[in-house]
Amino acid sequence: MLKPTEKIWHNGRFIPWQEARIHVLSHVVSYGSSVFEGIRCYATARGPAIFRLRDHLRRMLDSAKVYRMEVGYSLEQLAEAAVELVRVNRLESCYIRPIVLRGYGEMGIYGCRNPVEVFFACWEWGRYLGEEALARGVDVCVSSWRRLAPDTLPAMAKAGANYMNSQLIKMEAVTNGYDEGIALDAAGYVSEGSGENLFVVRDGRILTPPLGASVLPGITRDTVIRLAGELGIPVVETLIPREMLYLADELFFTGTAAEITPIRSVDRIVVGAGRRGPITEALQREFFAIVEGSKPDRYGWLTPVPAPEPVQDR
Ligand code: PPE
Repeated sequence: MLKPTEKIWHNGRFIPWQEARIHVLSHVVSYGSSVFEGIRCYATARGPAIFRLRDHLRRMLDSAKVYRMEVGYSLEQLAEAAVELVRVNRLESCYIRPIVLRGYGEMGIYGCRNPVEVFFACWEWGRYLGEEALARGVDVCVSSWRRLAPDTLPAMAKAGANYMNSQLIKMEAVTNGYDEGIALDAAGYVSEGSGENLFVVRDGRILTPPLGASVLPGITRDTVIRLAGELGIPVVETLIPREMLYLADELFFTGTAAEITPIRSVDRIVVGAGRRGPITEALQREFFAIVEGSKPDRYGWLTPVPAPEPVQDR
């Protein structure tokens, strides 16, 4: 169960968690008209630090642009909202969920005359695919559902409606006893997980599907591409046939929630040695060293959160 925190940011001010409500006839409820983000804030020795905050907010503004939604706040204003949110809730680490949605007003599909509402919430969120997943890996299947065809729902936008497709993928996987599902794109090439990008390791090289394969342009995906480059491991964005999943030496998911999660089997076929591989482990080590602040933040990826005001005695 979700554990409430104290405050949620709504259109420029903080309101109590319980008061962050919308009307059931808000446009978003019937028509799925929201765009959102998921951002992690990590505990470091110097206090909480938000990982790649501005990159996430840029993607949210991009998503809103695709859907002609006027957010009404600049990237810097949104960044300040996120930092303040973590500060007022007095959290060391958390997951931040900004949501932009079309609110209550008219009914009908059009939506452009409905007010755009902006919310930022946060809560403590542990390991996405289970406590053991990061070390031992997860068991996945290839879904019978395809990812969004490029001329249907835009995959570069992180829109609420996309997640109906993700739910079909995830529900099918869980129903059949898997931890997660991988979807193919409309052409039949490997795309991504229900909420994660995907990487294949074979013969010391890393492959990942290109943006044209209906994947979300993941921030963690970009992070891993850069870290692999530094480690001297070649990365290629290329179309990947399904059977490459079975033939991989290593396979892993990336995502804000999933971080870097190894995959140990696909369709009950063992991947590589059936456990976390050395390249996956090396990338995890680099990733956690940066986000947790034990290595220098050489890319400027961390936004520090100032200490909260001391609690006043009354
Ligand atoms: N693909 C999809 C479809 C996706 O939802 C995510 C994030 C990614 C790739 C990875 O993107 P990034 O987080 O920028 O590296 N999925 C979010 C969903 C979490 C949820 O269940 O809610 C996330 O990881 O925050």
